Amino acid sequence: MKITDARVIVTCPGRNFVTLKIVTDDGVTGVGDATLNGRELAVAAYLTEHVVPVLIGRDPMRIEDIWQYLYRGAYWRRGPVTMSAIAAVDTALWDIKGKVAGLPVYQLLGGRSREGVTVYGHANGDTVDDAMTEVSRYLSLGYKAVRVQTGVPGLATTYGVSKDKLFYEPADAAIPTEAVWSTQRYLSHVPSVFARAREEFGPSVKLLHDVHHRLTPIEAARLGKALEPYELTWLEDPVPAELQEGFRLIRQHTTTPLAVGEVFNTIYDAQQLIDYIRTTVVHAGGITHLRRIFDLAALYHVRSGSHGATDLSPVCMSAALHVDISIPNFGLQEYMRHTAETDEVFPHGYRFDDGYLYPSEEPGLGVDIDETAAARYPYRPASLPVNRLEDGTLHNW
Ligand code: KDG
Ligand code: MG
Repeated sequence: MKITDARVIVTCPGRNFVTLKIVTDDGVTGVGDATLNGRELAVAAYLTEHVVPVLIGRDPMRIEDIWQYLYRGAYWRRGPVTMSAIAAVDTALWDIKGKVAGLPVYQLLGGRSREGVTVYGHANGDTVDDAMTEVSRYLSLGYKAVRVQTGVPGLATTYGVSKDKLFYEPADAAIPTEAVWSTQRYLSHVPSVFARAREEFGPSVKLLHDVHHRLTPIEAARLGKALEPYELTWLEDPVPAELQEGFRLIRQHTTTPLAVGEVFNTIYDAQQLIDYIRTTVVHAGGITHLRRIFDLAALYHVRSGSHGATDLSPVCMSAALHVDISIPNFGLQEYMRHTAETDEVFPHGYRFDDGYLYPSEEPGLGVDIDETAAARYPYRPASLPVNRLEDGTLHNW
């Protein structure tokens, strides 16, 4: 069996997605997500210029060897662009292998370790009242876990609080918009949000909160401590994660669990001083490398909590669910619904029921790209916003 073609498809059914479709001489095809929010064309060029030419003629069954070839062979290792491109190839090859074997990919990964994949949804609102209404909406849909974000009094906008309730898209303009941030205002507001949520919704719902890397370690420690009475399942990205030493300081002060890693892209970024690791298929080298990261995490009692925002396409979500259902140390999976246009471009077989997602039972990943539909939605430049402090200093350490 040989790879005869590999197409890089860029489409914007509501937001930009980059997809790799690999074709074999047997007529079997596979798809992989390569979307890197705000940097989509960098990955598309990496694939088109440097990866596709070396794939043609290779045996698609040799997933591990092709992964190593792309990773080691480039000389320039790691980084989100490289690892998203490798991820797309790897994901598509697992899809092909599943189809050839006649099995859903999770069966190739060892089979089910659980019945369904527990997901969390995003409740957000400009006010605490609005956010609470959203929490109850998610609970009525069956969600067992909800991330809660609200506007911060005194700040015009807050990252992570979307204008639309069910759909979320932080990349809002071709040239990045600039928002104003105040740590003081934020820290004095957030505990009251979770006091209210616990009071209204009781002890059993899993509550989560994302700090989006806005604090220093000692500020994060203070927030974690203040949130302890409300028993969060996790506090996400409290600080930028490059300085691992910062997490030691946070943990010395609080037992609020920490979730980190949506911006990690290799096992070398993974660390022990957290509770949930948020790497996912598309940004961390595909199924092959993500499994290595999760196996390493398991040695340190760290569970998975994969990123699943809408900038990860249904191809990534399909692949993530095959990993989630099979690994021993699964924790939670983030799940944001895609728009109807996105679902039309990426027909998929995974389904949501009562707070759980279930991977497709079709051979392979159970997802495809409709290239005719994709062609109707041309690429639109869109960037993530940046933050400045009230005095104009560029924020985020
Ligand atoms: O592309 C960036 C988004 O995916 C990110 O802002 C979402 O932080 C995020 C999350 O936890 O979903
Ligand atoms: Mg996040």
